[in-house]
Amino acid sequence: SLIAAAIGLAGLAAPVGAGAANPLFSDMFTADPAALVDNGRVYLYVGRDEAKETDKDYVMNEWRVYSSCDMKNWKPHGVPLNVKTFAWAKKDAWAADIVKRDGKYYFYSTVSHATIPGQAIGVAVSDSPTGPFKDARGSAIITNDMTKETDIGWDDIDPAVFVDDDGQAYLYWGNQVMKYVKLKPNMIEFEGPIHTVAVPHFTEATYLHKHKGTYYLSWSREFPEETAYSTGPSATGPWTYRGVIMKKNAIVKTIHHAIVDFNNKSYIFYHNDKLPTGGEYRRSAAVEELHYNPDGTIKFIPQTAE
Ligand code: FUB
Repeated sequence: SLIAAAIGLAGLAAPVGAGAANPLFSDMFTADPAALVDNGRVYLYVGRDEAKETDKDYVMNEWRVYSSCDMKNWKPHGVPLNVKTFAWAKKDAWAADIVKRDGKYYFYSTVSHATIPGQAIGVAVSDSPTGPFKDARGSAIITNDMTKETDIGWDDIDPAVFVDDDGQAYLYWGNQVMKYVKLKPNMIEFEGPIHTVAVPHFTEATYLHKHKGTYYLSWSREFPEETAYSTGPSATGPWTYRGVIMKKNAIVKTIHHAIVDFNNKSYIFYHNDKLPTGGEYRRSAAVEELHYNPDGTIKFIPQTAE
């Protein structure tokens, strides 16, 4: 369409997203934001939604990374990795998360496994936040075992990685059932068993962050999705449910978020339908400032157009 052509042309103009209006990027459809603060910049990783308007499913083959030093001007850094980075994967560059440890950047991401049914989680590593990333294991770190009759193909998706102040790393993930496992310092192997976490109305998109000594576990609840959270005294709880911080979008049923502190402010990244011709499989990343109350709870966050 003409509008799609206009979006394509807009992609030639730089800088992308100058002025920080939502949606953040107008040169392509972007979803499932993952954020990293490193050396004075925010890096934002998104899956590229390539579905046509008539498509009835996600078409996602690569991740993109952008960075900013002011949350207004975003610099595109291209494709840090794609589905082919994982030789054992076949498609679905779905939601991801990233962490820095010992000077290396570890990117955990959902993909469809080529030989095991359903989605799996891979881990890629790079010396730079903008890549290139390579497969850190040569195999999936999490696969869908499909052992139970209730197993769906997409119950092992949406990784969230967190390294605590004591150096212990945790990987959270799941759809319908939230799970977590401790990771060894090498970041590519389990340290101990897989645990499940009971949170109300869990759908997917787990996120874990720490702010002023409190641990915040957040997730997408119900479907269409809204963002909810609990707080706790450690990375493994016990969790106290605190409520919904962002309401569902009228068009797009998913909302996948990431939360960071940057330059003395806090932000939540998410996605919605706001780029022209956008929709369920043509999403666009957005950001809002996030405010904590004096008691550590998070104020409700309206979605804004700018
Ligand atoms: O983008 C594909 C999937 O949709 C993600 O993995 C989920 O979080 C949802 O946003």
